[in-house]
Amino acid sequence: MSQAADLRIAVLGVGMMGAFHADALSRRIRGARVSVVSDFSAERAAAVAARTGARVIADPLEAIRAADVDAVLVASPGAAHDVQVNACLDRGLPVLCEKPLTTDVASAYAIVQKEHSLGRQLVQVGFMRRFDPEHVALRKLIDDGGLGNPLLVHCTHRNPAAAAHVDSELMIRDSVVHEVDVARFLLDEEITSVQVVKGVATSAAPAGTSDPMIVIFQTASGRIVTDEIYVRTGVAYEVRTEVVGERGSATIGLDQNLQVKGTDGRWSGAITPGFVERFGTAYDIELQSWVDAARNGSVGGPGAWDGYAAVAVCEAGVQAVRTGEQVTVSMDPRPRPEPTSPAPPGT
Ligand code: ISE
Repeated sequence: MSQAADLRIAVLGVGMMGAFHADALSRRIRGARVSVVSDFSAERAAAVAARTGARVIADPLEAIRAADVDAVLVASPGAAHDVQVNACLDRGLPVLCEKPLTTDVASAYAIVQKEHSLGRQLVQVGFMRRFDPEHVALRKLIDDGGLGNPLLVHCTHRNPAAAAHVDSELMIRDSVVHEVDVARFLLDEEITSVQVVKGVATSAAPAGTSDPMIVIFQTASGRIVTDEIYVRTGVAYEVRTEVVGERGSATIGLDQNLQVKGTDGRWSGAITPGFVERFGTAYDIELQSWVDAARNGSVGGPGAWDGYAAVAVCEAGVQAVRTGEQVTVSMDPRPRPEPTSPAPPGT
């Protein structure tokens, strides 16, 4: 691809996230355009294609093989990711895959191995928090030694509402997966065990679902990460992270939006309603980074290994939900050396 040409992207799955990304690609992201849209709902695909100037190809695998596709954004349901990401690897196409990379540990590791055998990085996983300016600042503070040795991470993850099918296990795989990646990102080490403590559930939770839960992770060096996951607060969207170190602590996600002080002697503000509003900027930075890297033949964010690690930790988390035990994370070795990125085309 010539450096002047836009990266032509197939967006697979245009539910809420896919449609949001397609709109971003067509309006806000430089160097890319949506060429193909694919979704099991023909109506939804047509609507997104019409407003982004793309064409519709109903079959996602046919979309991946289309001649006018240079890169693929996978925002389809998790169960479809394995086949779709593998098809991208088969064609040597850069792919940005929303989490989870796949829905089971073996298939996620198979993708790590397959990419490694190709000798170049093609897979980026959509852990957008790594691009959120507050998360980036916190990571830099830690890296610069501003907190001394980081000892503890405390996370809070609250959603206002969740569908009835979101049970305790899905809360781990779909929501806690973000804290898994954040902990790995901030502490730069693997998570080795997971424990889940269940308490009294909100009356808004379906029978048998423990909402909220406290998840406790331990890392390879022995650090502790706690995560409160509560997806039916009825309030708004709250994602906070505090890192406690030997020389101080730092908190992000305080949601300091417009605060109003009134003549009635009270103050008030608005809590961010949902994750698209809270992480809208992060999603766009993530997309731009992916597009820029893809145009240069590399990836611009968390890769297949990060996606695999998250699947492996969540699998242990689900076992911890089921057994009440502290469950050791089982991970296969990381293939070395790391796949390298080829030189940019034309150099
Ligand atoms: C959702 O899928 C997300 O990825 C959001 O970031 C998260 O906050 C939410 O809990 C998930 O359901």
